Formats: sequence, C-alpha cells, structure tokens
Amino acid sequence: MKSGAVSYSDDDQSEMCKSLSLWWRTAEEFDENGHLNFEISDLSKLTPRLKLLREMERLAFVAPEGFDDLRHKLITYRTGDFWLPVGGIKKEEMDIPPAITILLAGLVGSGKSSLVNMMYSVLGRSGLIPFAQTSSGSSHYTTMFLEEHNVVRCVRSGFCVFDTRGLDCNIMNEGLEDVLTWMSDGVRQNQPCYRPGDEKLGNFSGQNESLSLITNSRYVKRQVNFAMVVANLAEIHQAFKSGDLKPLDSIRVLFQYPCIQKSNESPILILTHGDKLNAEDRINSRLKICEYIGISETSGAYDIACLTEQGILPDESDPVTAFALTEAVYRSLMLSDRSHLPKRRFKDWILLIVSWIMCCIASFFGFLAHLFSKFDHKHKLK
Ligand SMILES: Nc1nc2c(ncn2[C@@H]2O[C@H](COP(=O)(O)OP(=O)(O)O)[C@@H](O)[C@H]2O)c(=O)[nH]1
Ligand SMILES: [Mg+2]
Repeated sequence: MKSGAVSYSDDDQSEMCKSLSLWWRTAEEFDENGHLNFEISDLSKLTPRLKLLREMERLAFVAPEGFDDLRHKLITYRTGDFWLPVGGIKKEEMDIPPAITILLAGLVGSGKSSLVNMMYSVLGRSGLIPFAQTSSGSSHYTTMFLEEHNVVRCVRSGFCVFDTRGLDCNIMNEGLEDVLTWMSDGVRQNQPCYRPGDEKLGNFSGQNESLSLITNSRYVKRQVNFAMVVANLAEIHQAFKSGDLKPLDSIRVLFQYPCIQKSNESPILILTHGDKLNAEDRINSRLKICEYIGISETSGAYDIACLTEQGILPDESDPVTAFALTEAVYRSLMLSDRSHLPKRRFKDWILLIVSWIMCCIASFFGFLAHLFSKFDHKHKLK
C-alpha cells in the first residue's frame, strides 16, 4: 500500500535512506562507515548497550522496506486478526471486542497528545487531520477529558487510541485512582478526568463538567485491552543526573501498577523527547530507565521523538521513528489479540450462578453456626 501521509516511491526511499537520522551511529562502537564493530560469534560480550545498538540497527534495516507493509497491516486490521488458535477453540467462540482499545498513560507533558498526532501523521491517510491538542508553545493545556482517536482514519478501523490526562508526580495517588478506573471500568470519549483542586485551573469549569456528563453517555464505553506508558527521556536523563528520583519513581509506580498490566502483559514504554539529548545521553538514559523499571532495553521500549506539531504532516518524517511507532502499535494489537478469553456459554453461566448460590448458602449456614455457638457459650457460662 503506497497511499497516505508517509509513503515512499523507490527513488524517495533511496533518497531518504541517505538522510536517515541514524543518530546512534556516532557511538564509539561504530566505525567511520557506520558499521557496528562487534563479532556476532562473541555473544557473551553482548552487553545491554550492544543489544540496544543492534536493536536500533534492526529498525534502520527494516524501516525503508518494511514500513509500508506494516502500516498496511494496521490500516486493514480487524480485531482478532492476530489471534492464534489454541486448545481447539474456534475464533467465533472467543470474546473478541469490536475494536481493540490502546490507552496512553504517563506524567503530565510526557508527550501523550503529541504521540497521538504522530500516529495520525504516520498511520492516517492524507487530508485534514483532527489532531489532539498538546501543551505546545505558551499554552498550558491539559487533556481534561478522555479522547478516543481513530488514528488510521478508517470507517471500520479495528483499533482506537485513548489519550488521557497526565499524572502529577507530586500527587500520584489521585492519578493512579484514575488509571484504576480506566483500566477496570472502561473508557469513553469525553469522559471527564477531574481531580481535587481542578477548580483553580483555568481550563476547567463546572459548566464543562455537566455538559460532558450529558454528552459522553452517547459514546461507546470500551474496555482497555492494552496500555502504553509515555515518558519524557530528556526529563529521565535530568532526573538521573540530578539524583532527584521522584519522576523516575513515578514512572516506575505507574508502569508496575498491577491494573495496567493487562493479562500479565507489561505496557510498552514509549520514550519521547530523545531529540533533545545527544546520542550518548539518549542511549544511556534509555538503558538506565529500562533497568530501573525492570524491562528489556530492546523489546520493552521504543524511542519515538514526536517532532510533529499539530496540523503539519511530516513530509520528511524520519523513517526509523515512523517504523518504530508503527511497530509499537502493531505489537500492542498482537499482544491484545493473544489475550482474548473464550466467550461464556450458557453452561458456564449456569455453573457460575449455581456456584454463587452455593456460596450464599454456605455463608448463611456459617453465620448461623457462628451465632448459635455464641448463644451456646453464654448459656454454659450461666
Ligand atoms: N522536542 C520534543 N518535544 C516534544 C516531544 N513530544 C512532545 N513534545 C512537546 O512536549 C510538550 C508536551 O507535549 P504533550 O503532547 O502536550 O504532552 P501530554 O501532556 O503528555 O499530552 C509539547 O510542547 C510538545 O510539543 C518530543 O518527542 N520531542
Ligand atoms: Mg495531552
């Protein structure tokens, strides 16, 4: 498929290959021709740093040829496409939702809304795009309502992305409560994300709240299938440098929050703002944060710098970043499709109801036994 905002002809591709922003190749492990100086036979010397450099090389190698193909897979994706049959259960017997829901979570200003815009630019078709509002420039805009985005802009899209309100590392508990609600009760377009003290904020008013409560009930409620945690790599670098571990601990708490791990799958960590760092700091900060939260430095995280401002299509988008973003979404859908459960059949419902009734009866008799034993005890004392 060669249509859309980012599609390359053969000539374009070779031209872009030359201008790939292969920033990591300035590392000392590379020679002047851009080759990684490492003997592949010597696997014992494969340090996390070398693994990461090899991963970046993999992305650069696959991106020019593989991007259009992967993007096409996402555009034509229907829920359950990546489901694999196990245990002799047919696909029709699985409880597969009409659309996979990917939730973006992270601290305020980490780049969640910018990531949505990047998805529109990279995955959406050409034309006017309903970009998400970011806090760019002088605006201190905060996403106060959940926003559902159909980033591939297909009528029958098989997935959607939810932009959420960011968490504040000084008052994490309130943000975590929100995350718990989103993950367990589901999410809906325009759902308000108010927290105590919001009245003081300029972009909040009680009028907005009541208006949103009326309108958001019209939208479909969706259960979250997968989460991406978005984090600012420049801030992470600064935190490690200064020794102020608060933002790092907040990211770790959010990432390891049990409810955000759907079907025992960890979220994917998306690292933004990497463009603000030099190559060494960018590599080292990624290695450190991955170690800090206990995930693989290669498959657990993606470095996606969101340079796209709202409304502008990236004519010369960096193909490696575009591919990394596409792969992150692809991986989210694959993991979501592998965690569907079989539908509850009539027999299962009957068994469930019978077991509930049995539990109630058992509790009732337990209560009676407790009551009479107390009664009996009092009599004996007399
Ligand atoms: N340089 C750079 N700026 C970014 C990147 N991602 C986001 N930003 C900027 O960071 C600010 C906050 O981004 P926003 O998407 O509103 O964060 P949110 O609060 O998580 O939704 C905005 O000014 C963005 O333009 C990035 O990867 N690189
Ligand atoms: Mg936002």
